[in-house]
Amino acid sequence: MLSYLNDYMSKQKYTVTAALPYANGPLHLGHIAGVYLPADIFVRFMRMKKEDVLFVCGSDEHGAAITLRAKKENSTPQAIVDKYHTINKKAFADFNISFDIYSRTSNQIHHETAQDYFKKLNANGSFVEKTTEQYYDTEFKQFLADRYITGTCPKCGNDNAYGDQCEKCGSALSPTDLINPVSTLSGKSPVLKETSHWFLPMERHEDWLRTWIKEGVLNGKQHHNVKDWRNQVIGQCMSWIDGGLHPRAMTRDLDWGVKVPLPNAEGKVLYVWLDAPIGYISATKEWALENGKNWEDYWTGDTKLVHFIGKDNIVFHTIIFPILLKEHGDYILPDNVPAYEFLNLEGDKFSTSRNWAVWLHEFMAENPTKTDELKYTLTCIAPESKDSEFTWKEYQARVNNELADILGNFVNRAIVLTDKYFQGEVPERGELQDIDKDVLKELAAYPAKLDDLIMRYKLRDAQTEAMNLARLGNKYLAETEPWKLAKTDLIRVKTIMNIALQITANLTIAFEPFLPQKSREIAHFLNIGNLDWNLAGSDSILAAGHKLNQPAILIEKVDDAFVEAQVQKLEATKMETASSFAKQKENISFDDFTKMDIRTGKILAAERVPKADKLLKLTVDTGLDKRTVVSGIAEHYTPEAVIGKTVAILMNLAPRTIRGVESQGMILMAENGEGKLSFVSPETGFEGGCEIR
Ligand code: B3M
Ligand code: ZN
Repeated sequence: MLSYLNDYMSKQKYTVTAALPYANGPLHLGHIAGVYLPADIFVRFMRMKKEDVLFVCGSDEHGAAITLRAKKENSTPQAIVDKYHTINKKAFADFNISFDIYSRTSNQIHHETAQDYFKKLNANGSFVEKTTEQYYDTEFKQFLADRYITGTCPKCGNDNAYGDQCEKCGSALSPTDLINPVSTLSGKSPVLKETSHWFLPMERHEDWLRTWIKEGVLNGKQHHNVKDWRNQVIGQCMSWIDGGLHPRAMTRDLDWGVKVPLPNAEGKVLYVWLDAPIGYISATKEWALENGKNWEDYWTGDTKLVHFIGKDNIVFHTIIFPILLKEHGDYILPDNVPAYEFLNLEGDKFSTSRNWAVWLHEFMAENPTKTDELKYTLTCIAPESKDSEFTWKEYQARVNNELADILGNFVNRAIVLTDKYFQGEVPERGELQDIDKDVLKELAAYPAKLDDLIMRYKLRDAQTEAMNLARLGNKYLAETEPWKLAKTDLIRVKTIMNIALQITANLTIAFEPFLPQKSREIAHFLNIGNLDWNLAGSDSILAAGHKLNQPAILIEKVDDAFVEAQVQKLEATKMETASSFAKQKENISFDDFTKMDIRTGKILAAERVPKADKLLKLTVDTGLDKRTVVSGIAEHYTPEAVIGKTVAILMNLAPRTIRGVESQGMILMAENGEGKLSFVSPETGFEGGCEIR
């Protein structure tokens, strides 16, 4: 079988989505490696196979992610989403991510679609309306979204946990779990106040979700092949379901978002995780309107829905959105949800706040022709099954040792030698020797391998398979040595070069999903257009006598200076963040100040708090008494190192229980830009009980 035919099959429809990025910041390589690039590769492959595939994405412009950013930048939510939607849309386009549409959830069509969806489900009885108590900021006169409340994590003692999650220990929280909750708006403790919301009773859906996720069976029928779902995805889903699903509020008291389309719902908007996935549907509608298509074809029937996402979005795409789709009744459920783990950068997590990132729009501005070099490297290290790391050294190694030395070198030799011996014309093939037959056999075998890997979302391995084709070509030339034979047996060289050129033509097919730009460049050298997938594996793509173009350099090598400059740029941001001082807080009155009772105290004893990496339990002599204080300094000081130190202690902070230990006061610490802590200690002679004022 020389070609991989699928002409006789009818087209399969696919709706492929990539997570809608929040328009609250630019995109970095972590986002790209673990969502947008793999989705693009999958889609390009489907297009090459002539399947009917729709690729949708857009900006997620609602939720606290946006309003918090607006507050931080001293701006408005609208200005923030306008700014980042524009930056991100352009960065995707420059990086050649081939969305059919890049929409945004602030569009009218989305608001209407989301509202209609909500109304339909509400009429169905899919929600329950409930009144609960939620935190309310009396000064700002508003209910507080989970992200607007910080406090101490009840699990690990981290003082900066959010109302929905502690980022230190990863626990999922609800605002009322926090110890000493504080509103990030006023800085005061919020009060509990009654409010009513529409809840999705997720517990009603446990049974069908379980069989759907574990066995791929839906409504008694095989829905998809569970073997193709990633273990981490199934694992996370099952741990949620086994932990018991609970009602989840689908509305919020906020003034930014899609308004709840019901009477008596003033000041309420749809929960961002209700509205955002519906954004995939609205984007489909928008695309269909612009392209004379029927959008429903892509959300009903035999169409396969595939969601590319990062691992932090798994439950929304495998539990909550499927419930909403099923409740709606008419729509398909995802066929697969390939979720990616996280990418790190030069030994550290990507961090927007610390500016520890390689920003896509910056890379594209500085290296406008290097899209495919970056794509190749990111696919090599894509965090498919575990977290992985990007380093500039690896970028250099992948480009130089693989792209240039294997792919670039082979293509160059095939074309240059043809130019030299046959004036750039594809020579005829003569009788085949065993070595030729073996090579052609391997050539015929790659399409099935590539197809199998991509269909199972193993894109790293698939790209390796494409590179193996170039390796095959190099090995063939190295073994047949046409440059030596040319002196004695030009007839034999014709056959060799013909075969080498057929491999080169196949490389344009094999690399099209991964390196679309380079694939086109190779096709240009060969003086051919885009090739059909059903030619993949063929040994007769190029006819004898076909005239080639002059080759140029396919891949430029990356020099050490480039790597050093990039690393230095990162290091510089580290220094910058370290030296950037927090802004001065708002003025307070003298009265406010005198309310605080700060004294010197001497640490008499110290021990670790069990199962809390950060906490030390200290006994402090305050002059007035000997009291217990729990302090989050265990990562900076050992118990032995603090005994005997004189420190500043805030005496009249309301006592609170952390990890079962009552803490009576707080030790004041200085924190530097790297997050290191130090005691604030007086000179000798001021050991215990001196007031600080
Ligand atoms: N905006 C979260 C994120 O960017 C969210 C994804 C929405 S997908 C419907 O990670
Ligand atoms: Zn925690």
